[in-house]
Amino acid sequence: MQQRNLWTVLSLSLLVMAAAVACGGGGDSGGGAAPAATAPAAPAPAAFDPATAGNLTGMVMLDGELPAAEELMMSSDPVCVMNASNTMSSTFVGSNGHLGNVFVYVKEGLEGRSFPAASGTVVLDQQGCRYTPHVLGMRVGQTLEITNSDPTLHNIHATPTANDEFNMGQPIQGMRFEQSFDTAEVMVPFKCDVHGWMNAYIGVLDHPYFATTAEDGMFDINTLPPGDYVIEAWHEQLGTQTQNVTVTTGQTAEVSFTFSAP
Ligand SMILES: [Cu+2]
Repeated sequence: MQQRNLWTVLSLSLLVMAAAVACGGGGDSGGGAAPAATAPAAPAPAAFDPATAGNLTGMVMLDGELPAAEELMMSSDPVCVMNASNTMSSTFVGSNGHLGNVFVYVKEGLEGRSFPAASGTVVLDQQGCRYTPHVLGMRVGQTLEITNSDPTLHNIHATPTANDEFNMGQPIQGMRFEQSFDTAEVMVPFKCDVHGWMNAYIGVLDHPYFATTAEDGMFDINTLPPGDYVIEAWHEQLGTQTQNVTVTTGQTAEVSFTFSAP
């Protein structure tokens, strides 16, 4: 009997030692907080295999009549009057009930994932005394090159709320400077302090899944990880709408939005 008790004690000791070694291998600050402390470092969800991707396509429609584009009054700067090839507002563009210049992006469903940094530069040009493009998207940390193609002074004034505001003049044609944004923000408004009619909007995201509708209202957001998403469509005057959509491997999900004409 004594031998059996000794054997039991030895077995328990070995079990306790084994358990201690196993715990030590995981994260060694001890106590229940250890797993939580190590969790944020786990990069597992970032490993997205493009072979499992699905796509998203859709359109944005306008219920009702597209408002007539307003003429931008550029008479305060004769250089603008001379150089402008298009003096119509970009707020409402579209055709056949479809709406352009709508920013569409994945609002929810990608949390915890990370994606390769964006390559390439996004360009916001000032040409004919308007920002081109009028609505665009870019990534956090990506380079935004702002250029002045006009022989007149522009003053680029970005008014974000989550990022740092900036306000810089470009008095000479051909000038360019670079900016970037540290935080996701939909949308960052741009204006020109010289020409009150100039405006643009940039959607800044920490993932690559966004698009701007063309005048036919269509958009594509491709190579998404399979999953359930909330998709948001933003228009500068008509506000935002969201839709839920499920993306599955090898399939193209469809989603459409309909805004009411003002
Ligand atoms: Cu300007």
